[in-house]
Amino acid sequence: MPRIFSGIQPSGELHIGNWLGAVQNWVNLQRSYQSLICIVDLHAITGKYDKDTLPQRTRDMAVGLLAAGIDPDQATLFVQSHVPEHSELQWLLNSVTPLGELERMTQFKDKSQKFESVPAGLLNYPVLMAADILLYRADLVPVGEDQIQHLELTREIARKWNSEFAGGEKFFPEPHPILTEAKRITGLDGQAKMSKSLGNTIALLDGPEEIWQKLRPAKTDPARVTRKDPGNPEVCNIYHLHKYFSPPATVGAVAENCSGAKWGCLDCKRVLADNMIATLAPIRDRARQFQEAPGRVDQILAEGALGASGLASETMREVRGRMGFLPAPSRLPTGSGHPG
Ligand code: AQP
Repeated sequence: MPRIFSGIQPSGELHIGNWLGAVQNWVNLQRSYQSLICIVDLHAITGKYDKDTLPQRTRDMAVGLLAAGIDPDQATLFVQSHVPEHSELQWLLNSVTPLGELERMTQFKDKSQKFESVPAGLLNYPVLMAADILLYRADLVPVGEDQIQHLELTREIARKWNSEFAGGEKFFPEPHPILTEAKRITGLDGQAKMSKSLGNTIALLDGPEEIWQKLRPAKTDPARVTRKDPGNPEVCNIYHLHKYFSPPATVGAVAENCSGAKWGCLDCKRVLADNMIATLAPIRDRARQFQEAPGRVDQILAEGALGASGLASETMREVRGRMGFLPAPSRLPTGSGHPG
């Protein structure tokens, strides 16, 4: 069975951009692929973060993913920091990663502008992502469009490592992306990518009132000033969101009533809110069940970490050997970050 790896940062609430761009795909693919789904908490410390809320955000992310349909009987769901080999492989991959490539990453350029003193972790983020994927020798990575550049770098790192340490043998497969139709959902500001850190999201577990309160002020066609102005649905983010939450007949009606100035933007948003609330209701219900059983969530994550660790320690034994490290004395525990 081909292997899939993908990850999500517990840097805020799981939102509909994450869901449409990636998580739905993970749920659909878990039946046909060996799937590893990782809550990448080590990535979440590359920016400013709150250590006191990180454990809860990590658990909440697990709840969201399980509620969205990640099935622990089909996929391995685990927390990145529970498998120390991720950090170890990242360090080793630094030896074949060109600094210039890291500096030209779009996400680094964007996010580094927010810092007076840029943390090195932000620069090294893509090396950790390469380690995440290559540790499991994954073939495919279902992601949103924003991660494509990082994935290209992962392929380059795999190529360089294979050439340097595996005599050209494809020890690390060069992983390919899988994108959904919703590969870049725009935020409610109508401009930037919907992002946890930008506050322009609708959370997957938001209730009816929260959804409406967020949709109501959301940006629409900027040229439509009054209700009488005909709108252009193609430049309206609300219209695009309808495509993912409303039936095709409604999407057609939205386009017609907007361009014919028959509906105001609030009318259109109300219909979207109702359809979104109905689509997300079963996910919220399932989330409630997991929230009421935190022990069950911890157990799923523990089993996931065990399964992932087995694969990770196998890869690292090979990697350490091929990179020329002196095997560790046998009395030291292996597979827990010690070169051996
Ligand atoms: N707006 C989006 N549209 C489509 N896909 C998206 N993804 C994220 N935002 C969108 C995809 O969701 C997966 C998990 O993302 P992540 O949390 O690990 O990283 P991210 O892309 O940086 O997500 P955010 O929400 O923007 O978080 P912050 O603000 O913390 O950086 C990835 O596959 C991503 O492509």
